[in-house]
Amino acid sequence: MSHRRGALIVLEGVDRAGKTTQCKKLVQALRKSGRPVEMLRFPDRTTKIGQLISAYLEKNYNLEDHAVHLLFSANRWELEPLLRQKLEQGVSLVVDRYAFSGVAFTSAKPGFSLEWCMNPDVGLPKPDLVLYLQLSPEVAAQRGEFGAERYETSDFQRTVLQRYQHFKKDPSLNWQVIDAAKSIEDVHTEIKTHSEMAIEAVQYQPIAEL
Ligand code: DGP
Ligand code: NA
Ligand code: NA
Repeated sequence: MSHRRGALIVLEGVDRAGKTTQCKKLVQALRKSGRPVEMLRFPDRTTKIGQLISAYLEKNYNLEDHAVHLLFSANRWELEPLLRQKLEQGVSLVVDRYAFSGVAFTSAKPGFSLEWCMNPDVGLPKPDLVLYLQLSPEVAAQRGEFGAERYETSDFQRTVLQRYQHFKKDPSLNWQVIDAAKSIEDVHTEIKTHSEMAIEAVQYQPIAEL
């Protein structure tokens, strides 16, 4: 590739870790320094599939666990052409959750292996950097009550936290653990540094696949 591509930067972590706040601050900071960047989030609740997922999360609609897992993955795949297009155009993407949420949340349910959970997302663009906002269940609880959506209970979140630990072991995933108990500004500074380094490092590399 002779022209520069954008970097795929993903923020992951349990609910209340501050992912959405940090995604927005990161996009603002990167824009300020003149870098083309856009924010995305998964699930993207605006599509037809996303509306089904949203109804499921709001407990207005029940879906079988395997079926909803495949819908979350389909929601990522329906945005895949856009992701690839943006990256190739040189736009970096800051993404609030990705396939790792799929694996961590579904495998937190009984009877789901990590392998089965990962399979539907195999072939998606691979993140150049995953910023894992690590937060203990105790500190998460101090940040206030959980919302009313499905999965938002401390027991389930504890299991999700355990499932996320699996990714730390794989060096090829470009997984960076960030201490999300620090102040918003300290976390921001840290993830901005990692992101700027990733954007520089990958600009002439091909887009990899999960
Ligand atoms: P939010 O990030 O606040 O829009 O919440 C989305 C919820 O859905 C959150 O509890 C994490 C969960 N989630 C995200 N992606 C997946 C996925 O691929 N599979 C499953 N089972 N849950 C997911
Ligand atoms: Na949520
Ligand atoms: Na969020």
